[in-house]
Amino acid sequence: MIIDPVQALATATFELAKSSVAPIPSVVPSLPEYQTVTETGTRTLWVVFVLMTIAAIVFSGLSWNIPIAKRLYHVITTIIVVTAAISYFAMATGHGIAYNHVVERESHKHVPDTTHDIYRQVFWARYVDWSITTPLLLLDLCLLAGMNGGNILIAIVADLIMILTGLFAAFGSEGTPQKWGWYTIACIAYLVIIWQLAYHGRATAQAKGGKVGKFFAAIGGYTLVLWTLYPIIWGIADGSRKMSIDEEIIAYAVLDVLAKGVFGAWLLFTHASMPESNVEIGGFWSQGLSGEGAIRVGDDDEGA
Ligand code: RET
Repeated sequence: MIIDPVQALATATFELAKSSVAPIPSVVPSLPEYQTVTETGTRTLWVVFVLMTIAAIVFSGLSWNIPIAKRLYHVITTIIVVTAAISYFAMATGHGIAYNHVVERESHKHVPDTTHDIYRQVFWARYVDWSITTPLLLLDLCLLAGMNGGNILIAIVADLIMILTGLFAAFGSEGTPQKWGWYTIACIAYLVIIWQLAYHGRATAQAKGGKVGKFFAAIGGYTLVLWTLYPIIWGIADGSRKMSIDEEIIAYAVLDVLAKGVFGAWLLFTHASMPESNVEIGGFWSQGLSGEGAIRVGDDDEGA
């Protein structure tokens, strides 16, 4: 038999390679992943901008025929929807958004850990909106309940702490206690708010009379359910990135319309037909320090 030396060498090399080299595991480097808004998300942001603008026009229009002394809820609630409209305009046009860079570590059986870079958009305009609107929403509820100034202050400061630490959590890094540490602090602040309203608020609302007590329990309960959904959405979206940016936008859009628009309409219409809900904290809110509002006597024939 004639042996082809080239063929023999190739076969020998192959056999050697087979016996001495274990299969080489392949490590495919992963490309960075960008989690961003798409057309659907942007359209949703525009829709909410329009809804909040309509609510602002309706709420300020409703105050037109209301005596100055009874307009405080209208003023607060209109500021809430105006702020939301501005924040939605910002987000719809691409402002108030930044990327948070997280590095996910992936472990493998035979090779060292690899890392995966994720850049996810954080809509920080939301937190600016919330830091203005949630204290005002709480103020609406605290005034309705007739809570004292000290308890109102605690609720509002706890609320600001909740929103700002929530913002830190959104930009926090994983793999250290930073992100979930901030989240925990925000949740504790949220519990302080619930305590102030569900305990002190409910007691003073009940003391104000049956109608206010019942209304406060209803609108307070509604608020509690909606507000509790925010940290849950946050945990699924920004927290563990199981939700896309568009889904996150849609979820917050629904909540925002319910927590600001529907809440505001419910409060203002009920207030109009419930004199017991009037705010009686001195003449300042109706007449100002100089008593300038008192000139408009005909404005308020009930003298409330
Ligand atoms: C964050 C994340 C950190 C933990 C907690 C949160 C709570 C947010 C809430 C937001 C409410 C917003 C409202 C907006 C109105 O339109 C910051 C999401 C507890 C309760 C009512």
